[in-house]
Amino acid sequence: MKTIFSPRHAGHAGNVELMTGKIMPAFEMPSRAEFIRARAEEVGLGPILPPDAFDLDTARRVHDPAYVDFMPTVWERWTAAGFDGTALPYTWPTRGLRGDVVPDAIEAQLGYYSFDAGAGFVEGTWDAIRSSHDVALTAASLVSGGERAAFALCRPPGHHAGRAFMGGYCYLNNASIAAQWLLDHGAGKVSILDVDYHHGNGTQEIFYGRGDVQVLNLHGDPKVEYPYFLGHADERGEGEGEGFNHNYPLPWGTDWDGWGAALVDACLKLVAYGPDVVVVSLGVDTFERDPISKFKLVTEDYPKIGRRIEALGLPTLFVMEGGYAVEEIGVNAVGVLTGFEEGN
Ligand code: OKP
Ligand code: ZN
Repeated sequence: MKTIFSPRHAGHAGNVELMTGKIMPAFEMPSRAEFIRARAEEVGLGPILPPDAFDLDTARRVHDPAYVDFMPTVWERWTAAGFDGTALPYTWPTRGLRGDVVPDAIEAQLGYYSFDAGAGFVEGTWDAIRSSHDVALTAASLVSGGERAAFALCRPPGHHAGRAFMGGYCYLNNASIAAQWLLDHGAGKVSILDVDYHHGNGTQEIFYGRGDVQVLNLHGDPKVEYPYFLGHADERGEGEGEGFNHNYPLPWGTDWDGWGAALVDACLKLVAYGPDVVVVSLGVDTFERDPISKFKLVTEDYPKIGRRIEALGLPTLFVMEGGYAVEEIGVNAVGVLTGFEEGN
């Protein structure tokens, strides 16, 4: 299958995150994408192609347009205000404060448009976000043009970004924008299967009230795992979306037995829904040696994921999300894709 990749991801570098009481270098770093690209090349997955340029109209259909327009302004306004380092929020409009008045100050607008301090901006961040978006839509256009599958090697990732908020290394929700694009170009229904270790809270929120996108999520139990405030089994969708959201919160220590069983169940739900296209939010932070995660999948498990998804027999768009065991991320992510190709 073809991989879409842009070197412009690399401008998003040297980022930091607030984690358990300390500002630390972010686990989400440029070498992640480079290891995946190198492995795709090494195993001969297929051509590695640059993205085409897309406008942000589709992004404005899944995100609040004001949120989309905010992001390109962040770095310039942050430096104009006399700040340096990483642009990060420090106040959030949580319960008891007013969430209906947008403040003027950049450091406060960052809080208005985020749910944590895990999505900072440096000078090259917006350009990287924009390239990641183009990567996702270029790969989506291949799939809607008849390719059986395509791999969007997105960086930064997207599944924590909601209609009007960033967080958890995510800014534009690449998988959701791609799903919307597929709907706008001939698909009647799309399923998003999110296999990243963390719950894709942004994707869930975006499609929660809609029946044309089914969202299936396998992840660490939010009672004890990031993003903590969404991802429980009783969240099933609402209104038109009632019954089209499925969460599989799994305990720390889950290995292939438990994880693979959840995948089989999710695939049954997917088949029952009958989508025209599958979008896979592909995170490989389920790996046993991932530094921020607590599942126990091993390298040999990743091709099994790909084979299971291939057996659905549907056009499939893989969109890269998380995975922080940098040395092994390439082998594991590309393992899913070669597993898919073997089945195909
Ligand atoms: C992004 B993706 C846990 C710190 C968590 C944010 C994690 C974001 C993961 N101690 N920091 O879903 O892989
Ligand atoms: Zn993750």
